[in-house]
Amino acid sequence: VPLEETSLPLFFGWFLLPGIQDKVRCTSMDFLKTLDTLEAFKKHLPDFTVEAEKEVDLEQYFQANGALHCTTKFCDYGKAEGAKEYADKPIVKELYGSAFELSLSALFVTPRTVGARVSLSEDQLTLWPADAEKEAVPAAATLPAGSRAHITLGCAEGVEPQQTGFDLLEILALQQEGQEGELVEEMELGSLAYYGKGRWLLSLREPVSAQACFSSLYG
Ligand code: ACK
Repeated sequence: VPLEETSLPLFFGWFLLPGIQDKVRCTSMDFLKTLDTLEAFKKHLPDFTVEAEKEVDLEQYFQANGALHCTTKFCDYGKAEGAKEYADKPIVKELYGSAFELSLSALFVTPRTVGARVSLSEDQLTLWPADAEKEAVPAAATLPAGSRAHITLGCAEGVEPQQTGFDLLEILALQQEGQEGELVEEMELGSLAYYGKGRWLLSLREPVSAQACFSSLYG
């Protein structure tokens, strides 16, 4: 492999600082612990898992993977479309290594992934690739830039982490079509809504502010 190709990272993104990683993981654990005990969750369990189980332990169901981050551009060491163009952007070079405050506005759970929605500020959107939503799912093409921004908190067995962004976009596309989701419960953390097919969204009452560094991972 030529050196120019290996000099690009696996991906660029915001990496949460260690202290806030622990806090976000704890919040996510608390949510999962509560969710799988709710009557509403049990009622919709057949939508969640095809297995004929009566209960599911969500903390066991999802596997956490690596440092918490919000991907901006997946580069695949230069093999992904637009990777070099992104890495060469002046704003990417300028802000590389800078600190940011990410705002985590919601948590979501599907049969495939658990994640946090990241609501990007205008400054943060300058680092967001223009085609991130379009290339993901066709239904997301008309969603605002930054809609895909998320932190993967866990994946079900055999599920790739990029699925988390697709799952978020699916829920946001439903909202855009006017489906508000079925309001299920006011929880301590916020209001919980159900979007069918095992998709749950908790809109946080107080967004979690997370310190993060814009950087890249070579992996
Ligand atoms: O959870 P994520 O955002 O989903 O973080 C990981 C990271 O890159 C390293 O695998 C994300 N990722 C993987 N493949 C893609 C892709 N094709 N498009 C966008 N993000 C991707 C994955």
